[in-house]
Amino acid sequence: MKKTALIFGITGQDGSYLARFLLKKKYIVHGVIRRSSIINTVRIDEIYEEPQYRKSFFLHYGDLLDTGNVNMMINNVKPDEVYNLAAQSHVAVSFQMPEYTSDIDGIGVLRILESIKNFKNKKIKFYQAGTSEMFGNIKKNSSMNEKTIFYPRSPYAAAKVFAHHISVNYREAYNVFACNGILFNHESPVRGETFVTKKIVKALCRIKNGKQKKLYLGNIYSKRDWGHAEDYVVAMWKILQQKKPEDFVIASGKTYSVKYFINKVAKKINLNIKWTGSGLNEKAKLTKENRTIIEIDKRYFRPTEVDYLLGDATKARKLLNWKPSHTLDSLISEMIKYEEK
Ligand code: NAP
Ligand code: F7E
Repeated sequence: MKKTALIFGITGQDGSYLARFLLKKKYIVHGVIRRSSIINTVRIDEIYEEPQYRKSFFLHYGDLLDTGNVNMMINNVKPDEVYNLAAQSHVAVSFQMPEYTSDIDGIGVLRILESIKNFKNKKIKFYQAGTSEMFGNIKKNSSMNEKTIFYPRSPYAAAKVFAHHISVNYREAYNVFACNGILFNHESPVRGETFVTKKIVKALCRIKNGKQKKLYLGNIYSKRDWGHAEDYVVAMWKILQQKKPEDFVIASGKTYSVKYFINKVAKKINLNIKWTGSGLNEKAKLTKENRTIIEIDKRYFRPTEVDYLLGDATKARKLLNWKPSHTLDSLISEMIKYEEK
């Protein structure tokens, strides 16, 4: 018998990769999409149009802010597995919209858990998209695992900490099969355009092709543990295939600064740059033309920053037999290729 999965956040980066992965595994996939005045299904349109998935891929309008709708989704779809990837996922935006972010990223998770708890026909497995942002302020040169204490540094991270703990609580109090994936940054060609990797790759490719003059960035010294979304959705699925519900850190185990990422991209597309100045006056110029193409703009700094993230995915490697197949180098090449299409 085919398994049925329900994905909240199917139109996002991870949702689109997870949907493809589950369909290949012969799942029936239902996804929740939000009503929007312009088409917001670009990442999954190809799947929707694929004739072989006509009887296994279904989309429904919904929103995590609507309790009745969440209940209806669970009751109508009767899924074996629910993946909650829906979120206001931009850390910087969460400082401007803290209440909205908390309602979706925190209380939204509670809405799903309540609905699953009250669904008596079968035991539904639940995956919650946790984040390395929950660790927040951690000592440099150390790595973070499932036992590391959370220290959220944004409304986004604080809401995700609530989501993490409420998922653990429903597991312990009501025996809900709820699992938290604590995922470090993961990117792809379809990453949202305001996240730093996509913003850099897109802008540098456009600058090279004469379509853009400058790129403005914030803190280029923060370090991130970047992986590829395609690898990370495999981990999500593996987490739910375990006999007992548990939480897992998923990470590449390597960390690099934003500036390192910029230099890598520039080198790959043969854009020769040199850095001058420091702080808000730091700039990158095209070596030959002596023309500034990257500047620092204080608008992109956050009230509180997470300076350093490095994940330790030993538990996932051992228990899930998970390891990433992409490297930062191959990820960047794929992102560049996509921009240059
Ligand atoms: P994303 O591209 O921003 O996608 C977020 C998804 O959530 C979109 O489908 C969005 O719909 C949907 N959504 C937003 N508000 C909603 C609401 N009120 N009701 C229902 N759906 C709503 O994020 P992502 O990068 O794929 O990340 C997936 C999940 O993993 C998120 O929960 C994120 O916080 C978490 N996470 C991401 C990373 C990462 O590095 N990518 C790392 C750790 C954790 P629209 O398309 O209509 O906006
Ligand atoms: O920032 C710095 C910024 O927005 C990375 C989300 O998927 O991963 C993501 O959150 C770093 C930060 O990702 C710009 O200050 C510099 O230090 O790409 P980002 P994020 O904040 O790490 C986690 C794991 C999630 O869970 C989130 O959902 O880059 N940075 N200049 C900049 N960042 C942005 N966005 N734009 C800049 O101009």
